Amino acid sequence: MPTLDEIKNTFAELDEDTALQLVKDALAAKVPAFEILKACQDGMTEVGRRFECQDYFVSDLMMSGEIFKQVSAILEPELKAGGSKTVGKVVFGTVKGDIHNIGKDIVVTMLKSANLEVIDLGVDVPVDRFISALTESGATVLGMSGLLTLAFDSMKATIEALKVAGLRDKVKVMIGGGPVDGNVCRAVGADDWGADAQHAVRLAKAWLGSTAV
Ligand code: B12
Repeated sequence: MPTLDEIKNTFAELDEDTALQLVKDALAAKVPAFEILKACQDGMTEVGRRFECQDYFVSDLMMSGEIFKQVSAILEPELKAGGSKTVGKVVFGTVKGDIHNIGKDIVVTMLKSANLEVIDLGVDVPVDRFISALTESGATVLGMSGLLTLAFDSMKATIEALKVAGLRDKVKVMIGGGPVDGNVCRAVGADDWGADAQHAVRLAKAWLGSTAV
């Protein structure tokens, strides 16, 4: 059985075939899908570190993205949270200026599989688009994803626009994405933040008043 460290390291080396095989082997050996996902995410963090050190280039970031998409496709059926009734609506998107979609897609998949109705606005979503989607759908939860530092400004601008539109008291806001933490959450004025997709499901369900996770 491959160790999580082996998965992480093979991923960081961008050894596509071996990484995908190790993921399949780990699943077959009943390693929880969330742990495998976390190991791949740690591999992504190492890819990011090597990019910062200029050992890797944008083409390597792209390659890591391609491998991660395949890993997600393998893990997705195992990640689904389950549940039986639709408990509410969530508007979700990657904020203006940011086109990273891998983490967002994982979160959206898990929210949907937890029987939440998700209005997925995609990436590089302008402030106005978030506001109009919330107004039109009547959704009471907003999820924003962002991996770039500049994404924080877009998150803050969106939350300011919610206030101007008179929606801030009606809509709970969660944020996430690689660099997001409690400090970012406070700085942009979100209600809470999450480090992974399971956390996003827990927050949305708690806010929407459901007990089924
Ligand atoms: C793959 C990648 C890319 C791919 C993206 C492919 C795609 N289709 O998404 C490509 C090559 C396109 C890319 C482009 C760029 N990238 Co890039 N990229 C990455 C990399 C290596 C991995 C990101 C990723 O997919 N992680 C895996 C997913 C699963 O993790 P995640 O997104 O964090 O999501 C999880 C959680 O955070 C959480 N979550 C996510 N969203 C939400 C939302 C809520 C509400 C909640 C609760 C939870 C939650 O759940 C998810 C699942 O568990 C990161 C490094 C890193 N470690 O983050 C750099 C990184 C984000 N990129 C970076 C940079 C600089 C760029 C570019 C500017 C490079 C360039 N010079 O062009 C461009 C930016 C383009 C743009 N305008 O957005 C920097 C950002 C630095 C910064 N501080 O701003 C990073 C950190 C690399 C680095 N260390 O320098 N990138």
